[in-house]
Amino acid sequence: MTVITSAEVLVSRPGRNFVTLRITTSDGVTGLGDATLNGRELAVASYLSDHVAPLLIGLDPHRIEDTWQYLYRGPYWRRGPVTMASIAAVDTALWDIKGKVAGLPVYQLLGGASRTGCLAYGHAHGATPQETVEAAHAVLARGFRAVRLQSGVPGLGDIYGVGASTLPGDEVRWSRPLEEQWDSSKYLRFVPSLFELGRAELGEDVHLLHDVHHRLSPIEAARLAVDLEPYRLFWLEDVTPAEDPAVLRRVRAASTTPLAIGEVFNSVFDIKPMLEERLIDYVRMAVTHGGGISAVRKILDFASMFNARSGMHGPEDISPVGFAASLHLGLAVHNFGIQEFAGYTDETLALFQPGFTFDDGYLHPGEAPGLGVSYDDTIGEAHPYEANYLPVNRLLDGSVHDW
Ligand code: GCO
Ligand code: MG
Repeated sequence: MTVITSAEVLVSRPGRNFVTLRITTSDGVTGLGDATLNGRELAVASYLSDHVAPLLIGLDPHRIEDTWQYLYRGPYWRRGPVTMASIAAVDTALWDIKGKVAGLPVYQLLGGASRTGCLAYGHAHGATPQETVEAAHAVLARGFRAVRLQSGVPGLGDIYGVGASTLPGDEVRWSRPLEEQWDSSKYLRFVPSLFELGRAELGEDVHLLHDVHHRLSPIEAARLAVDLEPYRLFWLEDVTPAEDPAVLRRVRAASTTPLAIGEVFNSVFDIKPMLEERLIDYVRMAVTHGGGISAVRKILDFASMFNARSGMHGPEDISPVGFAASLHLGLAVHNFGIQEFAGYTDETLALFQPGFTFDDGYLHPGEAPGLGVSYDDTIGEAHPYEANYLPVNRLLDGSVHDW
């Protein structure tokens, strides 16, 4: 019988930190999984190497579902971002192996393609609405049909989506988190003008998106959703902190602006009440943080019963391995909606050599067996881990707010 002979945890920083799991079988087949948890990378690396890797040795690599259940139910302590990113990495690596053994891309094992490609959205950001719209023109010129607009807000410095902290491939590092300032009333007054300009300059056909990044109270979120209605957003993301589904009722009742949530969720139980109450339109959970291909497949099937579609998280801090896994899943499920595509630096692409393509606004995972991603050990070793925090937010009175 074929068994798992090794499970290596590879931590590398080609411009930013990535945690990759590589599983090898007794037949010499390897599979990759992504376990990157931005700003908490070593916690997952330890969970995997100290507590999971020893359990995998000797297991049948083809028993993906059984291994998932063993790692989820087995340790008694369930859920949480560290545990679920670790399980996701194992699950993804085993799907990669199964695809390679079958000689098929993973999407074929998931039922085959439901579409010719996955609609992608790109990022445009600037210090002012004018700069953001200019950046959006450049994004659209690269073929995108959908673009997320984030702009600086007068009176606030670097904020989420526009500061140096979120530029792809940035080399900025901190031994403590950078502190940003936030003021919801300044933001609420300002954001409609960004979309007024964006819609006027970019036209009616383009899909426009915006990420609030968990900062508003329920009543503020409802007001923003109403104020943005004239600009017909594809979605408004993470309008409130994600812990309490009940707050979304207020937003939902007030407006027809579509809502997306879930990039920080790690279990079906996080999103279940929002789906059952029809409070959201798009599920942001991605393979890397949602427990793997097996788990997110089930979540999306469940979402389909409530007319919700996928809108998987695709920032620079999900590695090309996790991103490829999301693409295979997105190509296969019927209720795919859109895929975020923040893009990767050349160093990251050199490390992983992903086979996915982007053409005319659509992503495709490629036809290579498995996930279609590799890992270059020499490049990986040349870029060792360095500590790097996400920023934190303080209100103008100095109190800590959601980032
Ligand atoms: C997004 C996200 C990211 C996160 C980042 C945190 O919509 O892409 O909000 O920008 O902030 O992934 O690690
Ligand atoms: Mg987001």
